[in-house]
Amino acid sequence: MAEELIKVPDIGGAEGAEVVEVLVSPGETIEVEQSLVVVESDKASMEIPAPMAGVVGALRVAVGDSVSEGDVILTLEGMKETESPASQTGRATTAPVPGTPITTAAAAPLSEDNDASSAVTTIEVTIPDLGSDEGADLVEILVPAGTEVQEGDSLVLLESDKASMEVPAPSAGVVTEWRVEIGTTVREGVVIAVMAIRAGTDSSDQVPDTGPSEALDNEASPNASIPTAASSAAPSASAEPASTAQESMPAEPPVTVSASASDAGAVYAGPAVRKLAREFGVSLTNVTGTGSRGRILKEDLQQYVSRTLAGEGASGGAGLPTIPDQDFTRFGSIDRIARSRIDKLTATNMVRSWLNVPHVTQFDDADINGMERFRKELKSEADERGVRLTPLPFILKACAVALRDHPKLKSSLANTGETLIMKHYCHIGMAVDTPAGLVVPVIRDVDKKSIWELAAEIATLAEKARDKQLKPADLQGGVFTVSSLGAMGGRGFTPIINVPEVAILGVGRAAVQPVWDGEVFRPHTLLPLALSYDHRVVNGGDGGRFLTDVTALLADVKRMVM
Ligand code: CAO
Repeated sequence: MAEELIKVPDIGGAEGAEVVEVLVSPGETIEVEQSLVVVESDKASMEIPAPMAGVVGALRVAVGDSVSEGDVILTLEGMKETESPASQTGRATTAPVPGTPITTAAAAPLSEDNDASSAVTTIEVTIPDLGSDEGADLVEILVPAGTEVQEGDSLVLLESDKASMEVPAPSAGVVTEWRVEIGTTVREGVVIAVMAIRAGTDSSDQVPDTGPSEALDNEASPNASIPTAASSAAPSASAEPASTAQESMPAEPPVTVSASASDAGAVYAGPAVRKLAREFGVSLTNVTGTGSRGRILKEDLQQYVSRTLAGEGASGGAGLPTIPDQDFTRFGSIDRIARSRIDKLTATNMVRSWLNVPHVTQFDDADINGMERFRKELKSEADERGVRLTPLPFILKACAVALRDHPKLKSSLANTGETLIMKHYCHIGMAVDTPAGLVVPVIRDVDKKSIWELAAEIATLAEKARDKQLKPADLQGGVFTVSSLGAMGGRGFTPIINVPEVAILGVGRAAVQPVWDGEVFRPHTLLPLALSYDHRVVNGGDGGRFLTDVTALLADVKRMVM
């Protein structure tokens, strides 16, 4: 029996990934592809599969170790004869990387006199790290086969349970073939397309010549149709020799994401825990992680399941009753429309906040007569600056000033309930209504920005949100949210807190109302405000003082600079 050293394969260039789980033990017989360990880099959690079958000899890593490509994980005795040369080196061939060149063991090596600028090679375009192993639905193919694209051009649109994402082209070239169809669920590493590129144009500049080079035009035989079920293929593992794989890996293309308000609460758990959760039918968003940086451990999941079962047993039918489905066709004709994942996730998060947080909503009107006069005075300057000056930047600024004086309103409650997390920064989320659903991009350091800067940033972020161009960072870090429905109308509404924040300000439509000045009624523009807060953290007094300050600041905007 040969003893093989099983090594950490190419893990997307991650150095010093932490071993968070060891899934096999010495003496255990394992299959090809069986997961050996789970490692976590700062970018992703990955299970490293066995490149061959055999019996585990000695483990060379333990939980907590830091590993990089090439480090030995374990020794394995015995090997199936059917193993590929790549797997004999311990390389995980099942983890293709975005833009991996398709080469074969027989491919000619890069010739000395190769003119890299004219050589053509084909690369597989793979799904990059989606930030989750749950997969995403491919909802749109944005370019037909045969199209020439530039590096970074969007190729497909994905929708996961967290976000909508566009996958960009890893290089300039021609999309020669689609390997997926609309509706397919894809995961990191799945090959979605094949591209013909000139070797010198690859973003990594490291794509090897595939040998006999074909003209780009020939390679890109136009097949302008979106693939059908019959034409789509399962992800193909690259047969490239392990020795060339790392050098030829292009940089992972960025993924642009637009996510819902709740994306901030993205689950932090390894693939093994996620798999177990799926088997139990548990949504990990409900489980509190006790691992480092809030990572959800297997134990956390087990305890959650035990508690849930115990709770069900004790409820005696007094738990939350479900709403039974009805057969509406009994009353007339109907249509069933699939909801976007963002809409579904928003729904989950609304329920999570509504059920976990005791909401109190307090109302007031801000007299914005002076502010509206001032805003109109600034109209021509706004036009010159190319900025649309709505009431919103003033409202954000007033909130930032009031939050400075009432920091509890921008705190978060630790899960244990023992501590409050106070924040020394003032990033405010702004609800944006988009065709894909509700998203809440975050404006950073509102307290430090001018009204002009805020107005410009509101417009930029709202446009990015509607164009699905927001990045994860644009959606994170908010301490408080403003939801303005003023432009749509309505006197007021009771906004739901964007947990783990503890307060949110809802803004209704301003209207001219009679205001008694002690002698006569005068027409004033009043702006209806509704402040919802988490009553576990914010008392009526805190909320009342905060809202009074916000209305006072809006009534006399000069006070914002005091
Ligand atoms: N009262 C009266 N008019 C108002 C107003 C208010 N409270 N707020 C804005 N307006 C006016 C603006 O001044 C603008 O008119 P002018 O062009 O004549 O000045 C017009 O309404 C349109 O404003 P806007 O909506 O384009 O710009 P905004 O800065 O007020 O808001 C944004 C930007 C992105 C927040 C907004 O477009 C949006 O998406 N709001 C929806 C938020 C939402 O869905 N919240 C609910 C979450 S829970 O489901």
